[in-house]
Amino acid sequence: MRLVLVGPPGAGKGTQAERMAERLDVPHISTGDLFRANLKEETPLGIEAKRYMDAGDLVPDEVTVAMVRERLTESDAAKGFILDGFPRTAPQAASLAGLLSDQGLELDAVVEFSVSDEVVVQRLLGRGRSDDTEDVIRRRQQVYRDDTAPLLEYYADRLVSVDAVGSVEEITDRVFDALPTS
Ligand code: B4P
Repeated sequence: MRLVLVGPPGAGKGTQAERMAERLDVPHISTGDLFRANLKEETPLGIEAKRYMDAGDLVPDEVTVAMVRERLTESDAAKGFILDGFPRTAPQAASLAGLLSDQGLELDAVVEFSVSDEVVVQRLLGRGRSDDTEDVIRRRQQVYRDDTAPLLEYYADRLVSVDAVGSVEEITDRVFDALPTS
């Protein structure tokens, strides 16, 4: 399975991606986690990404696409993947389409997690990551509406929408009920 997870910040993409990856036996590839791992190691990529993440802005497309391209060439991605938080812009989506079509592949589904702004603010304030302050969360929500939400139309032919309010287990069940081959 080749899946993309889309949803506003705090929708639970990372939480669900982990559970889905285990069940489907494919790698969970999270751009947010890759940036945070680079930051922890203090790589130039991590140091550059931090500026954007702390402001609630997206890391530039060239940097993000190069990182994902490299990750997708690792051998474990040959059996499928769950892309969590990528693509988030039209140019990222175009790069992914090119990468896949070069290999004669395509996405099986794009899963949208839908949840209101107020619910995610409460979830994220409870988590306490450095980009989880109220101002930064509001900025990330705006960026989602402007840059990422338009992708839902681009992916309309393979979009699966899931209500992301409920227990973690309930939401996983909804995802698997909605996926095309499950
Ligand atoms: P991400 O790391 O992708 O973070 P996110 O969208 O905020 O979180 P997610 O939806 O995964 O929520 P989670 O499961 O963690 O992005 C962070 C930053 O990285 C971006 O702002 C950007 O700067 C940069 N970035 C990432 N990808 C990029 C890209 N492609 N291009 C450019 N820049 C990029 O859950 C959130 C909280 O809710 C957790 O505390 C969790 O425990 C809780 N939760 C989850 N499910 C719940 C449920 N059902 N009920 C109650 N709480 C729940």
